[in-house]
Amino acid sequence: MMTVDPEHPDDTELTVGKAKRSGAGLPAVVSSLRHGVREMGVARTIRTLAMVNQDKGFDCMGCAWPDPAKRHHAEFCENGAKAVAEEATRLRAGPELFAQHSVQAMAAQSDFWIGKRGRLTEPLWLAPGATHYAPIGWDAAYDLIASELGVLDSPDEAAFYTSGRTSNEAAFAYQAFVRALGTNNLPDCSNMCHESSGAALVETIGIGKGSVSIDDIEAADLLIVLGQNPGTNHPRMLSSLERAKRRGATIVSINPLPEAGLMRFRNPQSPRGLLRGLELADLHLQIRLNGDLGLFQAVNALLLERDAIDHAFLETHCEGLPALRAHAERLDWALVDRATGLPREQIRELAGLLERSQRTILCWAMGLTQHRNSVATIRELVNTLLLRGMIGKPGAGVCPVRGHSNVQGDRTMGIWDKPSPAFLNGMESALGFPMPRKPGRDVVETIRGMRDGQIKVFMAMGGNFLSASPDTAATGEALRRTRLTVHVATKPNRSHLTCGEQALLLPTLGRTERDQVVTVEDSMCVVHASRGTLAPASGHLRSEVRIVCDLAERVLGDRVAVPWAAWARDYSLIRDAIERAIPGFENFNDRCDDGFVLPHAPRDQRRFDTPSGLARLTVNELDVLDVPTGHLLLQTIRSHDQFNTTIYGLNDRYRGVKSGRRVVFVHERDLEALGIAHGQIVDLIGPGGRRAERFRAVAYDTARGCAAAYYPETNALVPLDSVADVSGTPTSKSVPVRLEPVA
Ligand SMILES: Nc1nc2c(c(=O)[nH]1)N[C@H]1C(S)=C(S)[C@@H](COP(=O)(O)OP(=O)(O)OC[C@H]3O[C@@H](n4cnc5c(=O)[nH]c(N)nc54)[C@H](O)[C@@H]3O)O[C@H]1N2
Ligand SMILES: Nc1nc2c(c(=O)[nH]1)N[C@H]1C(S)=C(S)[C@@H](COP(=O)(O)OP(=O)(O)OC[C@H]3O[C@@H](n4cnc5c(=O)[nH]c(N)nc54)[C@H](O)[C@@H]3O)O[C@H]1N2
Ligand SMILES: [Mo]
Repeated sequence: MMTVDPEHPDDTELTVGKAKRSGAGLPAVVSSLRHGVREMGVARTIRTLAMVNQDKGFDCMGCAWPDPAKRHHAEFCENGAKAVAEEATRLRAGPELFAQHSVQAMAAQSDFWIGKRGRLTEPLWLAPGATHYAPIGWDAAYDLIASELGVLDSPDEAAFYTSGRTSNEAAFAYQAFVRALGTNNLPDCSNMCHESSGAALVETIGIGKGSVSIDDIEAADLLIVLGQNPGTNHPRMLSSLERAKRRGATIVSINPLPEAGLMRFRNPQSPRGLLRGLELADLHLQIRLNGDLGLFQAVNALLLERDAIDHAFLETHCEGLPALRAHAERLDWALVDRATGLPREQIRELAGLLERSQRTILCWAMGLTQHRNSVATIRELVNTLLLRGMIGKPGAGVCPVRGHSNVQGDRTMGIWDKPSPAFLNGMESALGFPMPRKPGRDVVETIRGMRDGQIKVFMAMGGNFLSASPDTAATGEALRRTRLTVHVATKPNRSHLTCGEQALLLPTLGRTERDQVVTVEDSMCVVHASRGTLAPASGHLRSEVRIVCDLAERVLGDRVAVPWAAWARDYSLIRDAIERAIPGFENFNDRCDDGFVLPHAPRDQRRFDTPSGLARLTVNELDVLDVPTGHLLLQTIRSHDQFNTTIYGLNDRYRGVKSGRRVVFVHERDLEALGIAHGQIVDLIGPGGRRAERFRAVAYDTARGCAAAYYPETNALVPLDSVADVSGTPTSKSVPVRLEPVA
């Protein structure tokens, strides 16, 4: 378990002050430079940050928000700068570090300590029974993987995880290798992220991606941002919201927390913004966790009642209106009250804004996707847009805001445990060998498989599977039951210290480092090139593409006719194969420099690739997640100083937290009712007695009955089997907990 971090003994220095209302501003500029200089030094900071998101530079790995066509000279944000500094750091986690500390000793350190060791420099091997990782050559490492895969009874006994930073080229080669091996066991971070969005959108509009561009955001007259904290997680989005607002758009925030930045934004890119700032949200609905399904059902019932619907659009393009109408007429308002905790006037106000809007966009992220009924909730949001005819016209549509910088591209490239038959057919005709058709395992199914002895080899292309997954103890046990765990990574993390019988840690180049050109796809279907410019952190590093191709050659021999070695030498050949396999990539190599937008039938033609060819209005049952008395509903969120499981620092400036992370935010009246004082130390007790220890209770402006604490410290509380219907996403935003005072 998490023990004392020698650099930050416990969280005894933790202080909690007043939460901020406004985001960015001068402190953001200062913070970016401070992190940069600490990790990279002054000259390297200036050189590196100048290349972020520029035409000839690299794509920022901080998030998947698109770049505007006219780029600002500093087209990055405080948190992008931190992500870059984290990778371009001068610190090194070389073999000496692993010789000095046993795996067990390193695992006893905090995530912050582990991550701050710096960049991995050489391939490392933890031999069976060994206590320490030791250097191993690349060839020996490949041989070891090949021999462990070679003795499996079936390729389905291996699973291949991907995080969302992997380039299109590496992702395409990786899934081709895994499918040539004969399995669809390609779990990825999406399973824990926007899987619910993809599932709901494919079912209703026929494609699992957002339908808007950055120009649409700026042209909308109503932007509803729900279940998302852009000030921290997509800071560049605030500049787009600001431009929309200055053109007269109304912005609504639906969130149990009044997140800084979204409430008031001080744009660090303009002197006017820095000084004065702008109130962004015109209306803030402080909804109860998991209340959005009830809210949108109520709004839809009101729109139908007032006949504020787009009849022409509904008749031409949609099916399911009569059933939706009948369901709406039976709406149980008492249930809506309990689900949302919102005054009815606010619900009516939202319906009124929707009724008057000609161009509406809904933006969301993890606050909607990580609940049991997430898919139903997102389907209900789609109902709203369809009723109003808001898909496939300028300034309107769905905008699921992606997390990792290339998570959407990885999916397009086939990193998917349940690929569509169309995708597999395309692969077969492009690469000339048969694709496995049996559905593979997602993240939670992979953990169950390892636990039950059905998955024996686990490989991860980036990410931090252990800390990102639910039920940390169960996931750790599962990983330890495998014969071999392999991680391709830039920096050490807790997953690398939770090993199978033996383990490999293979160091790779990051996005900032010199390699051939690669491509990525942002949250709005724009594909473009990314070029690293920095010297690699070590001479031993190999690119992800090279590692995949080397391995494929070693493992598969000439079982399939893919020119792996040529692919590794020349990534443009991979792009040629992508062009043959996947629609929308015509003339890929010629177009990737300028960038291009992938096709999206509903956006481009109001065409819906559903079985009937019509967009589907859906009927979703409303249920309320009540927690037992004395319990709170906990959401697990990001602080301003982390990227997922990578902890940049121990502050959460916007929420007033300094020098510590073990805090739980609770409404002051709920604290009173529970007899717990502000500042008191409590253990969090989750379902089945799962426990996360020693959190400081903090009185905070959140919806009643709800609590919030940081991920990954709280992942131990999320039961493995508690997943969203349909999408299988862990329910990290609705965990019933009890606060137990620590004596
Ligand atoms: N700096 C930085 N940037 C990042 C990341 C990072 O860790 N750090 N992570 C990246 C990744 S992978 C992702 S997926 C995104 C995540 O981006 P976000 O989704 O913004 O991340 P979270 O911190 O999980 O915040 C969830 C938000 O939803 C709200 N919320 C929770 N439950 C509900 C609910 O039931 N209803 C409503 N209406 N709101 C709710 C929370 O109060 C919070 O504001 O960010 C990406 N960008
Ligand atoms: N409780 C709770 N759990 C959650 C969430 C939550 O909100 N609450 N959010 C979920 C979400 S949205 C997501 S996306 C997942 C994130 O899950 P992951 O994507 O698995 O986790 P990250 O922390 O982003 O992975 C960080 C690691 O990636 C490696 N890395 C960084 N850059 C590169 C690179 O260029 N190449 C390679 N090969 N490796 C690299 C580094 O070793 C680093 O330690 O977590 C999920 N888990
Ligand atoms: Mo994510």
